[in-house]
Amino acid sequence: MPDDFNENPDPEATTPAAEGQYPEPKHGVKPGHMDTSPIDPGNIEVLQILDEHGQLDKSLDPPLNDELLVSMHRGLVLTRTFDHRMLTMQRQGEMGTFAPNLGQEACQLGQVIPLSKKDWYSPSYRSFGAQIWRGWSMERLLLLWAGYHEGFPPPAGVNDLPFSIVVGSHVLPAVGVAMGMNYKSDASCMVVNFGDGALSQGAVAEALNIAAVNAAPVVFVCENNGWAISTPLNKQAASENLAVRGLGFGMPSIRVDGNDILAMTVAVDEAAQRARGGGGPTFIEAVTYRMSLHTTADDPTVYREEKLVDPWEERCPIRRFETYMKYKGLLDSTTIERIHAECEQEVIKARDHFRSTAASHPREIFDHLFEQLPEELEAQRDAYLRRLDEGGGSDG
Ligand SMILES: Cc1ncc(C[n+]2csc(CCOP(=O)(O)OP(=O)(O)O)c2C)c(N)n1
Ligand SMILES: [Mg+2]
Repeated sequence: MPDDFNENPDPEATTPAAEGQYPEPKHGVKPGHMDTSPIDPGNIEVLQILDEHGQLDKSLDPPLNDELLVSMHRGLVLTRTFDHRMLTMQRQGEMGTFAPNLGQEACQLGQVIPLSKKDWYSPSYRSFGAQIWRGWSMERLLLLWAGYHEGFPPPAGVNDLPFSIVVGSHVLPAVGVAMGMNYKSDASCMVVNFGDGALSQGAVAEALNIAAVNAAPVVFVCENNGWAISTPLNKQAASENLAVRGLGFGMPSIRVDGNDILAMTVAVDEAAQRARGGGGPTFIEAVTYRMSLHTTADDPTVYREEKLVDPWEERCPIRRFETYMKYKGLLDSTTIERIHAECEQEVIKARDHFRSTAASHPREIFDHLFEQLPEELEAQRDAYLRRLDEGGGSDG
């Protein structure tokens, strides 16, 4: 476990709870009548199976089959290779924007590996590694981030919801889908992924509450990557960890090393089984780090010192898992190198396919939001189409 795993990332920061700075009680409540002690973060179970160096806690080694372990490794490498390639493509003007997930690969894959095709997944905008695992082709994801509407709908047969850029807005609808499973007595579950910043949204609090009250089969994966764009965690939450939030709503909550794919897989599997069996929701705080940009429109060097990122290089989820795979005798250095090269080829193939299929349809941009276009937008569309006809753009 990293030494600072349970610490507030800003050692200068103090919390009101730590300083006893609760406001004076009002309305005649006498001091001492109210228990103002913070929820004990020690009540929160912490799970790590592979330590920072990939050393295994043998008592926790999960019984995953060899084939699955090999595909988990490939999934991690493919996610990172795709992330690198998308960044290059964006810088060359081929992508509109996207949200990189360098360093968060284990967190992403671990939250969907235990799911069956019948289960549902509600991703965030940073979850493309999980989406690939769930059955989204890389070509589709490239179309999506390049701004083609063909890329947005989930592929046929994949029980995923589209993500929303409006932070935290997808969590409540995901709970609604899960409550529907209860009404239909359908023993499936929903995993919903959101960030540390999203956890501050009121709608997410409502989602946690209504899920707990209705025993909705949901696994809440709060991906704590330390940042919400430029807002660091200690400006986002005063509690010592985020998992206590789930406890407060009355659901089992756990803090997991999000850079440990085994820990993530085990924690989500247990929570998913509980949900499918009628045991209601679970809150998982997955501790990881956003090593790269928030999105390609962001420049973290203006608000984050590089030295904060360095320790997370050491915690690389892929290297840790490769150490484990070598220990298990499932991969050696030569095979690992070959897998990296194959993933690179696979991503290049997807890029080339995307390049040969992507065609813009500027005449359609008003077509996909409203069944019946409002009057003022009709006027805008007509003016826009006139401009295209006059040579202000091209169709194709
Ligand atoms: C309602 C809303 N407010 C603000 C934004 C701008 N915004 C986009 S992402 C983001 C930060 C979200 O941080 P977090 O939930 O931690 O997820 P992360 O990006 O770290 O994965 C913000 C403030 C938005 N998209 N929607
Ligand atoms: Mg975040």
